[in-house]
Amino acid sequence: MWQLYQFPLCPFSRKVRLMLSEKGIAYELWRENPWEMREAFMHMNPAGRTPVLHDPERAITLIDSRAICEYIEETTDRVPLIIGTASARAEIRRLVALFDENFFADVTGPLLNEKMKKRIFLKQPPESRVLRDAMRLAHEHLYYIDYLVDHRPWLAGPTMSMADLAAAAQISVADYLGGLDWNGHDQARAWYSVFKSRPSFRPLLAERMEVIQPPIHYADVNA
Ligand SMILES: N[C@@H](CCC(=O)N[C@@H](CS)C(=O)NCC(=O)O)C(=O)O
Repeated sequence: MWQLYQFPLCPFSRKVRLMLSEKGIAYELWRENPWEMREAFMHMNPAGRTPVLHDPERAITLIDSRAICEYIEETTDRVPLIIGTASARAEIRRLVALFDENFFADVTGPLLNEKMKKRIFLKQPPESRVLRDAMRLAHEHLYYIDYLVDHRPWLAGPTMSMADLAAAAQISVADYLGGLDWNGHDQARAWYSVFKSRPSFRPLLAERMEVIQPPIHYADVNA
């Protein structure tokens, strides 16, 4: 069976978990704190980052969430998530990159650094300026989701795609860390609450990262 090396608030691991669940692929969770740089993990992935998807029976090790998701997509017929014409598939990949790179750099990454890494690992207080900037940029990203949802049923087009999974994974971590103010983002909120109700999402919402508690609305599917 697949083993996914991850920690609960890793947005890239969350994207892979959503992908595996949507496709009905069984996997085990293996807890990995990349900041501890465990020797056996560094041996498996010299970049020292989660997620890593490993199948010991077939001796397959997959590294990098996008490479992992593309592998799953290419090797499974069920529930295609990179779909449509070449242009439609390019649009899906553009949005995956936007959330993996820009949203992470602007919002999820700084929140994780200030609220998780500094608290658990570095034992330092968060910097309020960095948190304010991340929340301001989160608004810009939520406005863009509002715009997309105004024009399309799902972020990249008429059906759910990998773009929705990538966005929901980043947003769920930012929301857990109290970095999102949903006021004025009714369209984005409606799109996200549909996601929150999906069976693939429920285990993520139920999970907690030790010592860090999410806001009350985080796991509420009606919020
Ligand atoms: N592009 C990579 C990014 C993975 C990544 O940045 N993972 C973070 C956790 S969310 C990590 O392991 N950081 C540890 C480090 O960079 O040392 C992917 O999509 O898998």
